[in-house]
Amino acid sequence: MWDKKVKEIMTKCGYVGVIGKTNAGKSTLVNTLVGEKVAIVTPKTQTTRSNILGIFTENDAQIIFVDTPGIHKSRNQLDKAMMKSVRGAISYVDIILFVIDGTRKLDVSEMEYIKKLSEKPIIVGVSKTDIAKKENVIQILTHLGAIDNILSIIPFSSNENNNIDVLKKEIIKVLPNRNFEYDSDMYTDSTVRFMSEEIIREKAMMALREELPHGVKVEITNFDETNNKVTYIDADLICEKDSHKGIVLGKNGENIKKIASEARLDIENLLNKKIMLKIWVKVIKNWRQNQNNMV
Ligand SMILES: Nc1nc2c(ncn2[C@@H]2O[C@H](COP(=O)(O)OP(=O)(O)O)[C@@H](O)[C@H]2O)c(=O)[nH]1
Ligand SMILES: [Mg+2]
Repeated sequence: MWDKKVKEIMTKCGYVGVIGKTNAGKSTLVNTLVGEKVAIVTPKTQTTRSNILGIFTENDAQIIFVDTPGIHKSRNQLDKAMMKSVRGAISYVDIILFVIDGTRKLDVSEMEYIKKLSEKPIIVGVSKTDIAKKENVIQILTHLGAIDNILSIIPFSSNENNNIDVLKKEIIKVLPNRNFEYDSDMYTDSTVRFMSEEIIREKAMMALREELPHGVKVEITNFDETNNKVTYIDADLICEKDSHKGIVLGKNGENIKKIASEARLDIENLLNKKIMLKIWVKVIKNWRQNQNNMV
């Protein structure tokens, strides 16, 4: 009994909502903080579509990061579902880590947003200091200095691992005293099936960068692990228009071959096992407008 009580007091654990504009560098930061790729990253906006947990445990502290889709205007049902994820995360997290893109001018709406989040402890990270202009970062810091509900403001670079430890320390300082929610060797609660879908979506977005708009989604239809040596995976890559199907396939199937071979390597790394991956390209007209298609 006594031992258990002491342990309860000794450990710290809490949820940290990673909030900010889309493309600010939230997912890259969560991956860097956690030390594993829990969320996919592309140069396109709105890569992250739902809240994803990244768990970091060290000694007596466990931080559960909630990577969110990012703040943006809602245009269709997918956007609305994404913004709902952001609001949902804000409501249950213990701390907010607000990420601001250090390469861009600070937006008035970002400042307003931060002011409105006043019920929770807020730490602000200014991202991409490896490529951001110093004057721009300083200007952001000056503007943010005028907001009094911010605990600390930390410029950082995920790519160069700069100030990541400082960010962690600041978070740990304000974590509530609580038992761990997850085993200390877990780094996400996502299933390998979901992570595999995300990997395929990332490879598709990267391969088709300029050509394809945001409307692709991936659904794994078969994930057969019964064989010890090989896992068999079938996935549907769904796009919105017939014309997109041709783009996804590419000349002589070049694009889809590239997507599949890159995804296969990453999924093999994830599972530590050989996989056989088949991707089928399908069209569901305007799937983003249809609520029934929302996950
Ligand atoms: N140079 C540089 N680029 C970064 C850094 N962090 C993120 N990026 C890039 O910014 C883009 C958006 O990143 P992402 O993490 O997906 O942003 P999110 O939408 O906020 O999750 C990607 O092209 C990343 O490679 C960084 O520390 N340095
Ligand atoms: Mg993201």
